[in-house]
This record gives sequence, C-alpha cells and structure tokens, in this order.
Amino acid sequence: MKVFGEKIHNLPWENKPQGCREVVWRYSKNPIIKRNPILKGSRIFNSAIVPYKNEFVGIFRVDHKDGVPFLHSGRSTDGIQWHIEEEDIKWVDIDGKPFPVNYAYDPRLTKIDDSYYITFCTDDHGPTIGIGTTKDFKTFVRLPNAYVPFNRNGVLFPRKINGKYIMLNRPSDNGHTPFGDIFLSESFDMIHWGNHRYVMGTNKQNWWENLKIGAGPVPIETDAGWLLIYHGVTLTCNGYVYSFGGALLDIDNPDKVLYRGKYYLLTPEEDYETSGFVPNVVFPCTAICDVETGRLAIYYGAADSYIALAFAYIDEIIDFIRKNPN
Ligand code: BMA
Repeated sequence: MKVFGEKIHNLPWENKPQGCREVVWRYSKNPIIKRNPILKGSRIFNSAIVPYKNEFVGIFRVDHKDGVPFLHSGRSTDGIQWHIEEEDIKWVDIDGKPFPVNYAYDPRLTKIDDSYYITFCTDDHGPTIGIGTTKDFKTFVRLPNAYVPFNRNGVLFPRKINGKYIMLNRPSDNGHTPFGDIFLSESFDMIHWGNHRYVMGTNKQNWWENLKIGAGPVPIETDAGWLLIYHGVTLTCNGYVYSFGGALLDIDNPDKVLYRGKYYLLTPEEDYETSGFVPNVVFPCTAICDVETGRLAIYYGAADSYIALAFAYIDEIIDFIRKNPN
C-alpha cells in the first residue's frame, strides 16, 4: 500500500503493547498535555500539529480561565514535550490590520504547497468556520470566514483536487448540536466556497455514531483512497459520548465513500478520557503518517481537558476498515 506524504524520522512512536488486539493503541504516558499548562489557560485539548523544519509546530485550542477558547501556537522537537506560547495568536487581515476573534476552537492545520492553513470554529453572528494562513508561524493572516453560520467543523484536504481546494465541514446549530453529517465544499481561491455536497451521515445501525459525525484530522492520501478519521457521537443517559472511526474516500471524487468502518477505532476508556471537563470524549484533530514506515501518530483531545496520543499502522487501519465495512 502506498501513502503519499513526507518521511518524518522523529515521529512520536511506541510499539504496540504485547497482547493488544486493537489497531489503534494509546501512548503509555498519556496525557501529553495536562491541566493548567500555561498561566492563561486551564485546558488544552482538540489541537492541530504538523511536522515543520525537522521539528513540530502546533496550533492549540486553549480554554482560557474565563472559559473562552483561543488558539495558541506551540513548538516541540519530539512531538511530545511542548512549549506553548502564553499569548494567543494575534490575527491580522491581508492588509496587516488587526483582525481579532471573539473565540476560536477545534483547529486543523493543513500544509498546501508552501502555506499552512488553519481552519477553526469562530464567531460571525454565530459559529462558523474561520480560515487563517501562515508561512512562518509568526504572522497569522485571517482570510474571510468560509460559511454563513452555523458550521463548526472545517477540515481541508492537503492538496487541490481537480484544481480546487476542498473542505469537509458540518452544518450545525447554535448549541450543542444534536445532529450532524459531513459535507464538502469547493473553492478556487480559498475565499469563495460552493458546490457543496453531502459526503456521509450518521449511522443508525452503529450506535457509537448514531447522533452526529464530523471530520477529524486532515485526510491522508493513499492508493486505497483518502483515509478519513472522523468522530462519531452517541447520546446516553449521561450525555454525549465521542469516539472515532475511519472511512476511505475516492481520491478524485472525495464525496464518494469507498468504505466506512463499522466499528470505532477508539472510544473513551482511560480515566483521562472518561473524566474531565466534558467526560467521555476522544476527539482527534491530527494524524501524522511517516510514509517510510507507515506509522501513524494520532493526537486527540481527551475529555475536553487534555491532549493524548495514540498510534497505529496506516495499512492496518485501512485493512480494518475494508474488512469490517458498514
Ligand atoms: C463539540 C466541540 C468539541 C468538543 C465536543 C465535546 O461540539 O465543542 O470542541 O470536544 O463538543 O464537548
């Protein structure tokens, strides 16, 4: 199986524990970012990381001590120990004038050509998808928001497809949305978004994903299709439970689902996932694959309180999805 992307010699990794029968396993020293990580922030979770100049950079969701989320940048040499900036990102518009956000959360970070794009949920008379870009992780330029409200989950593909940027997204409501399917939208210029199409929705047969679903990390290109890791939510007597699973989308027509796994890949089990600010949440925003070894590092928010790390081999995930289709 072929994966398209970069070699990442310092990708965090830990071998699968003896006797583990799952395709995804957790890092033994989870969580990698704990509570009150910086003075301003009480919790860092659903966050986006990319390899950068032989190190790693990240855009972190930091819930400040007034409860409002903002994005902070951070750096790491090993992808595990992080230096997070005390100050949140100070956005400017394309003319260099301040373009502040009321709030910002659930970032994804996508390298396309020589630019890095940050998509996140922000406010424009209701939650919608903000887009920002940087080349050096020092100057952060905001582009116009992609959609009218309400939309809360924007994930770009890492290259143009048929000449267009493609963004997975999930129309929603203004609250703790009790529904949600994945759509995609296209743009020639990263400003005007259209030709919106349905990709996939909740699955009433699989209870772990019967309430809502949303795209997780930036999809990974393979010769078996785009690997999409996505979160699936169910409603219990005690509230929502967030797990994540996988699907394969057609390379040239990514609104076409080739395979979708029946079973989740990870569900809340460890204490740092089952208890926290919002219990029972595993929410992946980053999956980095080393194309040489096929190793995959998945960074996920745990219980809206911590960042945790899990590992897999990409060919095992793809095999698992194909052998256990819906
Ligand atoms: C979603 C988003 C995520 C969060 C999840 C669970 O709607 O707000 O940031 O992790 O709920 O609280």
